[in-house]
Amino acid sequence: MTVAYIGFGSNLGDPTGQIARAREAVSGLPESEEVAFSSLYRSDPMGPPDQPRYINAVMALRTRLPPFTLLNCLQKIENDQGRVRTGERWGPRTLDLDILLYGRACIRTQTLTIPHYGMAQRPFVLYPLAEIAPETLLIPGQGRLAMLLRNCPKQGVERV
Ligand code: A4P
Ligand code: MG
Repeated sequence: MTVAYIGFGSNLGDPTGQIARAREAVSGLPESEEVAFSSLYRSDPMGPPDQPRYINAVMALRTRLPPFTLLNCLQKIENDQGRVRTGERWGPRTLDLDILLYGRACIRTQTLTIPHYGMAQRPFVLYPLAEIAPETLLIPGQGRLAMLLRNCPKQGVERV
């Protein structure tokens, strides 16, 4: 079993309900069990400012699913919950599920990058992660969580 950390994000429709339903779906994946789920956090959008504020959370999932299988499962959950891909970079979405970490894996392919490419600089990822992961957690290629937090101002990210 590997512990993967999954980032949840939503800013369209009913973000809180969306994230609750996605949590059920992810923790129900085969060969997987939820270990922990953070509080919900609200923040201003990164990217185009003319979109609603986001709700974010992070889950620790113990799983036997290989990383690419996990990615496919998460994308199916996004689609099932009405995700429409407009192609606008960082545009609004009903549900975004990102694989932040997969154990100590480093993966760089067209379809999957782990650790998730922006996580080390994003307070709406690091602060919920810190709630459920040890400060000594190693983000491969970036350093330990405690250090990343010290270098990442909270920028208005608030626990809901
Ligand atoms: N992909 C590669 N690596 C991964 C990974 N580790 N996990 C690929 C998940 N997917 C991964 O994703 C595009 C492609 O990334 C996928 O097909 C997959 O093969 P997407 O979900 O379709 O597109 P996206 O999420 O719009 O793109 P992107 O660039 O990943 O956006 P981000 O970085 O996820 O940012 N502001 C706040 N406050 N909170 C947010 O959560 N989120 C975004 C989206 C913008 N602003 C935000 C927030
Ligand atoms: Mg995404």
